Amino acid sequence: MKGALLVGISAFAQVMGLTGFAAASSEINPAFIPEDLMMQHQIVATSCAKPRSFRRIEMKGGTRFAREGEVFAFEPRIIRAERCEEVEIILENTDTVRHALMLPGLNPMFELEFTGPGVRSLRFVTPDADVTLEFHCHVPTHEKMGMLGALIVGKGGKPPTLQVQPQGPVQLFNGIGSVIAVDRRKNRLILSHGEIKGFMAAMTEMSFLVTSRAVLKGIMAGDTVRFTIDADKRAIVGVVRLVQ
Ligand SMILES: [Cu+2]
Repeated sequence: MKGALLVGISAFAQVMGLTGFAAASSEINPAFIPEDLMMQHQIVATSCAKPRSFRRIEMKGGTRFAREGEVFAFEPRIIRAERCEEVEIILENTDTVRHALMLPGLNPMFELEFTGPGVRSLRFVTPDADVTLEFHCHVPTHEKMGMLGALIVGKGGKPPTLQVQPQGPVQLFNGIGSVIAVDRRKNRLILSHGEIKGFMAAMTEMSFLVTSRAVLKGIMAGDTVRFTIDADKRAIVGVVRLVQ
């Protein structure tokens, strides 16, 4: 256990070091992006509009719930809810570090993020479908160190592909954030951003695809920007630098 802890801390330190490097440069080596964050944020389930029931789920997260080979974990790791149910998650973070319980498959996405020790709660509504959705801690490296699990909605099952409406109106969402890095080779913008209303909670580090290189013109690390996301393309279609 001690060995795993040391490995975990060293991996964490490495990622923090890489992030520091990325922030210092406007062009970053794509190899230094820890993972394709956007791929982890594919929305697979749209929550139902009128919940039929309510439940409260108590969860804990921290080093003391880790098993052999892990550093942190959530407890319980499997949670259940009914279809179309409003769920209140009461999360106790028993560590002195930040943890971020995230359910990326839900729409709107769910994230409860705070530095412990402490208890916070937040609600979401499940989709009206039998589906199993994964959750994890969104703090870099924590998922690999053991912080992951699953929400079983109804009977559970493979997440359905979100229905695409070809003729539907373009759904655009606006956000404000600061640029951590610009990856012009991969057409990506790595942002720390506030809440993107109706689309995504605030994120300390999020890699977004942009629709074309032109979108990134003149944008540099350290800029404060207003950006527009096309929800269907799941990509940023426009970025404007804000004068500070
Ligand atoms: Cu964590």
